[in-house]
Amino acid sequence: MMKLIFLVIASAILIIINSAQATLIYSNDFENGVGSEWSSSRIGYDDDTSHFLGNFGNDTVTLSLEGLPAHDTITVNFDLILWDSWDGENTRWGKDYQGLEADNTQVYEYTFSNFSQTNQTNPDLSRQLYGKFGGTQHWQDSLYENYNDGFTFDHTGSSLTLSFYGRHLQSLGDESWAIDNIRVSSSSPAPVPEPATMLLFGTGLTGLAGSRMRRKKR
Ligand SMILES: [Ca+2]
Ligand SMILES: [Ca+2]
Ligand SMILES: [Ca+2]
Repeated sequence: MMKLIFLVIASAILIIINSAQATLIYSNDFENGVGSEWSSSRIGYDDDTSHFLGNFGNDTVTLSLEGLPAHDTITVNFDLILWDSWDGENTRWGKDYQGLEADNTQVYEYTFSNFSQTNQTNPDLSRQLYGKFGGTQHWQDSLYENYNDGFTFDHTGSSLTLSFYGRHLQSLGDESWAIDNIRVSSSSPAPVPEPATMLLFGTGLTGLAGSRMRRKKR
């Protein structure tokens, strides 16, 4: 009987753990155009990066999602492409900012540099491509695949608006940005059973075991 109780409790815990998995609610690699969920239909192409959404300068481009499943966190993963002469913290030609808001709340905003790995607040220095692979051929460009390993934030509503933006940038030919391979996932942490529920659950099974034992004795 103790084995049975253990199995029942172990199964219940496993079910709780499984229910905590993330759900992919949106993805787009922009190889087949862009839908009305985006505020911009501007698609660019480069041999080294494939099709991407952009490029943008001091613009805000929004992704609007409706009918989300029940959740309490959202994770956004995407590639970030920075074309040309991003000046980071340089106050003569910048500072050059790129960021993301979710429902008008800031998720991140950093300065970025295509000249220096230090003169910027960008914390992710693991760019997968660096060189004159697009944009204006005069300047170096950067591709960050799965930038910053994504961003996770608290969110519960059934709709979500993500706003990618650039600000304080020079002209589009001088510095611009694009995104690709975006994935939006939602997840709910495992529901933690309250101690009282666990106690009742335990006494219920113990009671069952007790009545079985009493029946056997008769
Ligand atoms: Ca693409
Ligand atoms: Ca510049
Ligand atoms: Ca600049």
